[in-house]
Amino acid sequence: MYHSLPHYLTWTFTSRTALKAGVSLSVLSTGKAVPGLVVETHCANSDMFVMQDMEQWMHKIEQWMHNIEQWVRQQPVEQFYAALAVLIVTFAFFAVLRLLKPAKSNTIVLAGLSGSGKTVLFYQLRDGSSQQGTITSMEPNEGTFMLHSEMEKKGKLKPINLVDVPGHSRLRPKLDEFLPHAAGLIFVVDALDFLPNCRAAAEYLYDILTKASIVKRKVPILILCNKTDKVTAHSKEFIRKQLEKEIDKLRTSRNALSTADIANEHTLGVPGEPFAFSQCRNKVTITDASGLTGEVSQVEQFIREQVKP
Ligand SMILES: Nc1nc2c(ncn2[C@@H]2O[C@H](COP(=O)(O)OP(=O)(O)O)[C@@H](O)[C@H]2O)c(=O)[nH]1
Ligand SMILES: [Mg+2]
Repeated sequence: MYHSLPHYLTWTFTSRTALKAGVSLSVLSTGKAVPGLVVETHCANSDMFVMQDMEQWMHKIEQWMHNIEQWVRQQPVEQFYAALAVLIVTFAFFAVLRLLKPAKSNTIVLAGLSGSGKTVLFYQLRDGSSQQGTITSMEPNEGTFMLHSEMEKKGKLKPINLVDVPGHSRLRPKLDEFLPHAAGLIFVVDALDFLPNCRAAAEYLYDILTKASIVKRKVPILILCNKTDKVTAHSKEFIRKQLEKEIDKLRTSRNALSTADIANEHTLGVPGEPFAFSQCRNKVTITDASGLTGEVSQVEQFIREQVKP
């Protein structure tokens, strides 16, 4: 059916036609019907209004584009080269900055006295089994691998660089090679044979806690009370208290040393207060585990907190 165009439809129809034909809208916006124009009116009225809106917008956009084009044509070419150069330099600056930013370390250091169970723990974390009868290592045991427990996990996980530093006092300076880029340190304590070794363990831990490479970078430390598969093993709370007590004593005696000897060290705890691990600038946590039987979930959790995927 064909009808004469109703008043409000005329505008829509004519404006669309005008857009195509390049006729100025101002002529048509009078709202007067163009004589003799007919149109199919089977469209719903709401559709017509939407079209009307869209066409208004299209027209506006076209005008903006045209204005921009005009403006661009008026600008000298040099200005564009200058703008392009600024863009490229900015992009290059951020790219270099990104390259120079040191990658987050994935090194976790295992430290502790000889016999505390570091090597067994190393293999437990890597292979999911302890290598029985390990010979006393004289060199740090180092490896980059995915934690055994994460082998099945899908998605991208970052491999861990685990270093097992022998606890023998002559080999301890080796620790300084790894600490500057350690993401975390696990201090293994023998919870079974703890009391006879308490003083020695506290001394070693004191040395670590006062190292500039630990304090300045706030390297998180996990004190691992190992061998808790045995019923006679001491509790982690007992071990924490004993170590704090021993470190408190060491603090007094070591502070009496000449300042030259402790030039590279940082003082520990709060003066006038008994020492507690909570006073350390870096985070010190304590947990129990058994490297031999594979109860190492807390250790794995600590590692993953420091080495994010
Ligand atoms: N019961 C028990 N024994 C352990 C555990 N971890 C290590 N050991 C034993 O402790 C001894 C020393 O272990 P090792 O890993 O060589 O200690 P490292 O000197 O710190 O490397 C070995 O005889 C291990 O079998 C544990 O979780 N439970
Ligand atoms: Mg070992």
